[in-house]
Amino acid sequence: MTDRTKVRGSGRRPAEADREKGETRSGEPRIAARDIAPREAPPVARSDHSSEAPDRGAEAGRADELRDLLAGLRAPRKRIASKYHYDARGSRLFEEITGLEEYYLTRTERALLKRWMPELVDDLRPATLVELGAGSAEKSRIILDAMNDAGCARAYVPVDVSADFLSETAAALRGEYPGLEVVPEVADIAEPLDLSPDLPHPRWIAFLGSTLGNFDDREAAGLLRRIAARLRDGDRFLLGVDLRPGPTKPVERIEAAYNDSRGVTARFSRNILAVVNDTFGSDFDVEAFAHRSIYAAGAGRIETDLVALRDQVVRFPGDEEIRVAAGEPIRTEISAKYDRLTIDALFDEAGLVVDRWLEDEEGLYALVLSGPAP
Ligand code: AVJ
Repeated sequence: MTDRTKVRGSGRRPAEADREKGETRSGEPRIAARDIAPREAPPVARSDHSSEAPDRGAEAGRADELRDLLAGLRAPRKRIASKYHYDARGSRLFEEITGLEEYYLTRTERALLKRWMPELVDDLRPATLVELGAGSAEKSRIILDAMNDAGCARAYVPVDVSADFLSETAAALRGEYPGLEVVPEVADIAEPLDLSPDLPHPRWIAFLGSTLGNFDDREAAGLLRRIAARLRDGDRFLLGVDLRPGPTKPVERIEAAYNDSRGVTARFSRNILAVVNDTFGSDFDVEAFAHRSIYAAGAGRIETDLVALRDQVVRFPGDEEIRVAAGEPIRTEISAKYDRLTIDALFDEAGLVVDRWLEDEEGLYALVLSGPAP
């Protein structure tokens, strides 16, 4: 497939680099992108950094998850945690989304990585790459290739909640990059991140895919603070974010990415109810809900709901019942969008300083390279 990606920019210093742009048009092959929020630990598998007593066991963990889920469904504005999107079918549907014409995020990020990683890596010579929510490491390969070419690659730490996925990825990468130390880390990125002191500096921590957008403001702030606390002088944090509407990015462009014409996103959305049914033994009628994604300009985010098509009663084991009225929404996901100001505010709070802001020419998406505040 031809790569028609055209990008331009310069190696200017941060102040002038603000609106550096590169252009991106489609034509990229489908990318198996995976992200962290997607595959957060399944309800029972969250053990490592849990503050709970270690011997409470899977059953207690499941009971907690059910309690949280029911609390969300009994709240005045019903909600289901977005981590429940990602069983095998949900992960497959998300991968299909990343290849959709309307879903510009994945291919734009990929084009930006291809455009910028060679020179940034050559300049800063990271020895360790830590990728949060590595999944199949599709995006990390672009960075790792650059590290290889620059001759600075020493260690790669894919962090993911899916242990199976992670060991597959690690095995594949060891084959592809002989001499690279691959140190997979099974962890929920919503928890504190433990990095071995042996990992060589400079280290880059990458968090790509605009997955930060799935966290609410408070969670995002906490996550960024924990990342900043891991950075030493010379280390960097690389973040990929989807941008808010602007002169060359109409709001319709964003809404279309979450309301694709083939209905893949709608299937992905409704799948959350099937996962809840499988996980907890409830009886949601998946077909009795419609997918709705709207850009909320004030909050600067896509808000995704499942809207009940009729009155219904959903049963959970233990005689728990949830009533849903016709037209009532259940919030299943938020996808926050950013701009230079919102990123600066978030980073400032977290103790991070933007070093390079790299966006495509249409102003769709940005890579933000930052370091620890002095
Ligand atoms: C993987 C969380 C970045 O919010 O854009 C895609 C997930 N949801 N289409 C996003 C998603 C609907 C995606 N993230």
